[in-house]
Amino acid sequence: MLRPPHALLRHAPIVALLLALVVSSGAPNVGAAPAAVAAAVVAAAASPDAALRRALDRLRAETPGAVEAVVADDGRHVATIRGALTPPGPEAPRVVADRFLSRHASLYGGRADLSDLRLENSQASPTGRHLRYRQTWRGLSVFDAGVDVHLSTAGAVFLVHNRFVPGLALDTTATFTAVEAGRRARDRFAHAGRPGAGQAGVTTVALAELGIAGGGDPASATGSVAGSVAASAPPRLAWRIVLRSNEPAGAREYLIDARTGAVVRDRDLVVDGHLTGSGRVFDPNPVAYLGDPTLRDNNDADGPTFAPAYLEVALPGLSRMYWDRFGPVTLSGPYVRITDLIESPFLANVTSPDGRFLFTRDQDGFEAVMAYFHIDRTQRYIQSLGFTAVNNRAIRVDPHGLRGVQNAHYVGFPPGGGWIAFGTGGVDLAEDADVVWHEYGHAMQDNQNPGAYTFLGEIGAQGEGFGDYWASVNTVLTNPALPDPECIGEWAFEGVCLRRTDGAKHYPEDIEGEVHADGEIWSALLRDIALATGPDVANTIILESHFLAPMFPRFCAGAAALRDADDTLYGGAHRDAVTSAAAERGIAADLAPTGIAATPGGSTGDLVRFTITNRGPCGAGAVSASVRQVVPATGSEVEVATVAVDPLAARGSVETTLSLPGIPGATYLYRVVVDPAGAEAETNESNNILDSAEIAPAP
Ligand SMILES: [Ca+2]
Ligand SMILES: [Ca+2]
Ligand SMILES: [Ca+2]
Ligand SMILES: [Ca+2]
Ligand SMILES: [Zn+2]
Repeated sequence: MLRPPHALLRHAPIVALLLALVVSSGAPNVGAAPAAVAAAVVAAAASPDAALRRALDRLRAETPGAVEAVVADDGRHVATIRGALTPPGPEAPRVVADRFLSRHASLYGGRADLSDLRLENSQASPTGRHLRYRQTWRGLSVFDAGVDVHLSTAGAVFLVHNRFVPGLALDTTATFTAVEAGRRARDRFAHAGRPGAGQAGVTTVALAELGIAGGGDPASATGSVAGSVAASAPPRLAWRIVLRSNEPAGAREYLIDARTGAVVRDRDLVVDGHLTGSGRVFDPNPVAYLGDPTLRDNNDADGPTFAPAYLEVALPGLSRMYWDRFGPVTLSGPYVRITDLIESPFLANVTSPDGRFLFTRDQDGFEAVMAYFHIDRTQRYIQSLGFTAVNNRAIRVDPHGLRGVQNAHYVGFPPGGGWIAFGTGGVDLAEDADVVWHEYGHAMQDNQNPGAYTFLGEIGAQGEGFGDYWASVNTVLTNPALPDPECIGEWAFEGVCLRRTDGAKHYPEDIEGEVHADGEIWSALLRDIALATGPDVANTIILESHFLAPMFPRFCAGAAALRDADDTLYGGAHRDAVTSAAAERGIAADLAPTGIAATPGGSTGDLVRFTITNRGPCGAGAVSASVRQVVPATGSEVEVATVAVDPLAARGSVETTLSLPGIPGATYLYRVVVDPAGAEAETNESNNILDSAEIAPAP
């Protein structure tokens, strides 16, 4: 498949060399001291230098199969070698590994007598035995440096990772003591900006070890997940300090330069058991990102026009295939489990040896990365709002399903715990984050209120509307500078907005009886709340409302749940924003006085009779009505009674009769004003006042 040139350039720092089987005639260069090549400065680690070539030739000559070598940045050593590196055999893994390391010490930069390595760890797994050697120098540990040797169950070395720091030469006299280094680390810890840091908690030094910090920071190498031999930072004598804290519970490791006191590196030792990889994605999609509605699918072809829309992003939470400890990295994490085996077509699941998932849109892995990234990120956002139980699970997602048709869906089975699949007709639907967010919206609602939103009519329309809203608000949150976040699916449908979240649809006259079309009423309502309160508050209210809604909520019940959520979370601080947004869409009550009749009784009392009707589609809350005497000649308007109106169901009405003293000698009328304080947002606020006929003075 075609890949653009930029995609290849990004891999330039690490070049995998598949070495052909050529028998070397050169003499083995066993005694090559590191000093002999130390002067060579290699800027780009594109190819191995002569000594490394000889060492690789020697290895090749001994092995029956192909050897794949990833050359370290310095060009003088390997970062990784894989292949049939030794023949299978019955010997103990340690013996085989030691012999291999001794014989091929120049590959990784160590000594043939292994005096600079110490076996640190040995673990068994289904693939075999995994030995980790720690590099030492003059009796000191070289932190995080060394060599990993992996042997198959048949006893053959098949994989070696190298993090050896070659050519060490430094003064091992510490001028900073362990106590001083611990103080430095504590000071740094107190200002780490962590929640609760610097409060009353106890921080103790759990470990203080003098050693050597070699190479650069593995996390800072661009695009790289696994550390490699980095030549950027010079090795230095350092204290490794581990601090433990109990408020909040935590542990943090510091490498402190033992001669200058500088903090060389610090790292949080609290991990979630998963690793962070990297992936290439659209965010949200190329049409929106490039502002180019002319982009076309061209049968899933990549091309240079897409190049600027590709973003390289972190993929947190990835795990390894076997018990999350061994094997290749998979797109499986705490919140998403990508598997192409749920729906047809059944494609192979993508894996990565090092956590890098850098695909282009013409490759099937691209949709898998899109689904993983956008779902993982939005779930982390949900949690940042304080929700720990809104679809907080590893949802199964099939990036290529629906037998290939141009659609996507969430399948709510089992209720609350279903899966998502994306079709591939036209543009692969998972190439558009709008579609990913939309489907995840269904999954969120179903997880919060199992089965409640899975129905036709206004019930399903709240699902579709929320999904569209979730897509547009995520666009706003993640790409605030992009225009037109209200356009949904502009890439999935090649430059056309599938739907919009800022339409003028009004309930009930614009109801079409189709959940997606009717969902535009709901999405616009939710967007109006977000415009009034800001997206985080709106999202908090909206997500909370899903818990509070009844089974099979219609629009009015959904609006009531929004109001209840604001009442519960914020004491009703956003009631006006919430109820006005609903009322503007026609989803509210409409109180109106009707049938007013005033029978004059003079000083013995007028009889005033009127009805208050709820003409709206939704029930009204309790309000009051003000009854006033108005003298048109003077403009005088005096309240003479107030009437409490209990909650009125939709289409309900309540009749009131009052006996009120009249105004002898004047021409006046009675005026009823429903909800004078504006407590109830209504679909029609202009029909709340009704006047009686004028009462003339008795002759
Ligand atoms: Ca599939
Ligand atoms: Ca594709
Ligand atoms: Ca969009
Ligand atoms: Ca009204
Ligand atoms: Zn939908």
